Amino acid sequence: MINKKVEDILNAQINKEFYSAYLYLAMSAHFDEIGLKGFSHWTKVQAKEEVDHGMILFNYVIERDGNVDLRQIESPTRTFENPTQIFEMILEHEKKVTSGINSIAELSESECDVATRHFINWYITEQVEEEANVLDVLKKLKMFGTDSQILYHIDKELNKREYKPHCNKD
Ligand code: OFO
Repeated sequence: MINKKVEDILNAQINKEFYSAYLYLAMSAHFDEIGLKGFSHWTKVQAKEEVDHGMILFNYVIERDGNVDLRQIESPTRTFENPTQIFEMILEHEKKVTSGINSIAELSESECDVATRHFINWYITEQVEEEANVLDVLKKLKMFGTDSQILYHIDKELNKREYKPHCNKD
């Protein structure tokens, strides 16, 4: 059984992960509209991973005999400028998500919830990887994003991203 404070922060994180999926889908739709199929694909794959992140938390709350509280998901913006600005937005967003994960680590530690403290380690590692992946694309965009030929190659590269399910439970 998890205590109410830990349950509450985990439910808040479920909402953040599903909001992330919405945000990436909005970006995917935008990239598709402007003809950047690889960017559209990359953000769509990311949206699927975000659903997995939400589902792993969802399953964990149930496993710990807690109550899942599915809160309203905010509408993501549909105002985007260019790929560089969008990847800057992604990096800022992921930093906020990381801070949510860090808060779970801190709270579970102060509440002596060893299982949640252990469980959240996977997310800590995942956030390091996510921020690094985004930064990698952002650096290229900052350097070459205004060169349409190079942008075309970055788009082709991003189209190779494969979706690897994180959550195998139904
Ligand atoms: Fe779930 O990591 Fe991104 O938001």
